[in-house]
Amino acid sequence: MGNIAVCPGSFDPITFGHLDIIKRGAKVFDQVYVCVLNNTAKHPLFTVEERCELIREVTKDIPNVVVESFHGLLIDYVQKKNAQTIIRGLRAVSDFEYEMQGTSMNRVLDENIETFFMMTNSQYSFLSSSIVKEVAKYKGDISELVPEVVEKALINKFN
Ligand code: COD
Repeated sequence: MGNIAVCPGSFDPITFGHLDIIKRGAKVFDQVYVCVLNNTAKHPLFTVEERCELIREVTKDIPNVVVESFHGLLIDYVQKKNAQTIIRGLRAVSDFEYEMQGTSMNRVLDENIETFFMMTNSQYSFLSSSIVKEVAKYKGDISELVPEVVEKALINKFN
């Protein structure tokens, strides 16, 4: 069956920063499940299905990536997929505290699941879905930040 990993997130919407982590993860693991989950601290712009569709579109050329959504705990999804690993991206120090809390919580829920952190590519270290949405809302140029299909979806949302 090989090494199965889950790359979870809100992906509201997917950016080049996310995509970079997914592509690099897909080189390390045999199978990567990209899973759209609910982050209770965030109020999404795109529906879960819209977010999944955008991720599917931009990862369609990576054969070992599967995109799904899940309502519930990340760890339940990871167990359901028989995955051993959670992949997360790290940007600035500010990510660390949040990641430490989430990772520790997941470890309490299942001590056999490991979390792998991948350092952001420096060109995307400032990039987040929130900043992209803010720039798109005020009609700024986001073509360097997200794939074209995502850019179009954002322009549609704000029109
Ligand atoms: N460069 C590199 N990595 C990046 C970049 C970038 N520019 N931007 C984002 N990333 C990484 C993030 O660090 C993260 O690892 C991943 O990409 C996804 O990011 P987001 O912001 O879309 O996703 P989050 O952080 O909102 O996801 C949080 C979850 C939805 C995974 C979390 O809330 C969750 O597990 N929810 C389900 C309920 C649960 O199980 N809760 C308990 C555990 S916290």
